[in-house]
Amino acid sequence: MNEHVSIGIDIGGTKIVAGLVTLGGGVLYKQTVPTATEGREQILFQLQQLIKDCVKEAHQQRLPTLKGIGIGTAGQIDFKQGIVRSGTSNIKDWNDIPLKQEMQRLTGFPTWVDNDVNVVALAESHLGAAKGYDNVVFLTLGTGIGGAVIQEGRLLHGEWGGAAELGHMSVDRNGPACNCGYKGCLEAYASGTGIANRMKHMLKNQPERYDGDIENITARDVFQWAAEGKPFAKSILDEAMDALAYGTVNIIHAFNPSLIVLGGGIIDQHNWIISDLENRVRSLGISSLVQSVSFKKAAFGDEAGVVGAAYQSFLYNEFVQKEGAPHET
Ligand code: BMX
Ligand code: ZN
Repeated sequence: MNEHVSIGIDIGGTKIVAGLVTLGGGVLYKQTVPTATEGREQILFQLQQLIKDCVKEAHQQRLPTLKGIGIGTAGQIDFKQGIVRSGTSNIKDWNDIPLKQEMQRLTGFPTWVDNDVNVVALAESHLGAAKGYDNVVFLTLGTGIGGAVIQEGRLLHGEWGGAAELGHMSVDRNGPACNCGYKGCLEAYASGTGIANRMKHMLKNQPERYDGDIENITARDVFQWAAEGKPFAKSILDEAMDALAYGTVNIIHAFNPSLIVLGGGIIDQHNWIISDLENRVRSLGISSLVQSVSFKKAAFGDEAGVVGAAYQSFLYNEFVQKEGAPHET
C-alpha cells in the first residue's frame, strides 16, 4: 500500500466525522461523534481526540506517513489563513477561531481548512458526480443548507472564502427569521432545522392537530408524517420544496451551471427530492437557463465531506503535487 493517505474531518451542525482517506477517495477508517453543544473549547477537544484515534488507526493498519489534515467545517471560513471567521448559531461560538494554526500547533500535521460544502465540491468534482463539469453548483440539505460553486473549473471563494452561502439566500423578505440574522432564508424553510421549526410553528398555532410535545418535533417526524399522508406535514414539505425550487432558480440565474449536485443527510434519505425539484425548476424562471441544467445526487453520499476535507491536503500539499498528483480545481 503506497497510496497517499490523509486525515479528513467534516464538522457539521449535528455531527463531526473524521477518517483516513486515500488519494483515490477511499475511506479506510471513519469515526463519527455528535458536535459538542457547549461550544468551541469542547469542539477543539473533540478534534484532538479524533485525530489521535486516526493516527493510532493509521499505525495499526501500517499505513504510510500521513500527508496532513484537511478540515471542512460549517461556517464562513477564511480559507487562506484557515480561520473560522463566523458561523450561524447551528454551532455554538464557532467564530474567530484560528483553526489551521491551532491544529498545526496541537498535532504537528500541516492542516488546511475550508467550508464544509466547498470541500464536498472538491471531492465531487475531482472524483465524483461532477467530474468533467466546469460550471457546477452544490447544495447540501442537512442541519443547515450549505452551498458551493465551481465556476469555469475553479471553486468560487470570494474575497476571503465566504462566498456561496447559498442557504442564506432569501426567498421571502417577509419570511421567518433565520439563525444567521437575515429573513426568509432558504435554510429557514428547507433544511432539517428549518423543516422542524416550520412544523413547530404551524402546530403551535393549531394545537388541536397534535397531542405530543411540539418542542421535540424533528424533520424526520415531518417526513414520516407526510409519507403517512398527514396533510399538515405534507404542506410543510410542499412549502420547503417550493422554497428550494425558487432558491435553485435564483442560483441558476446567477451562475448558469450545467449541473446541480445535491447531497447531505436529507437527500441521502429522500431521493425523491431531486426529481421533484427538477420538475419544479423546469417550469420556473428563464427557460434557456433552467432547461439546460442537469441534477445529480452526490456520488460520495455522506462521506463526501470527509473525503473532500482530506482532498485539500492532496491538492495543496507540495510534496504530493511534485509526484504528479492533482492540481487545484
Ligand atoms: C449553514 C452554515 C454554512 C454551512 C451549512 C451546512 C454555519 C455554522 N453554517 O448554512 O456555513 O455550510 O449550514 O452545514 O454558519 P451543515 O451543518 O448542514 O453541515
Ligand atoms: Zn440565513
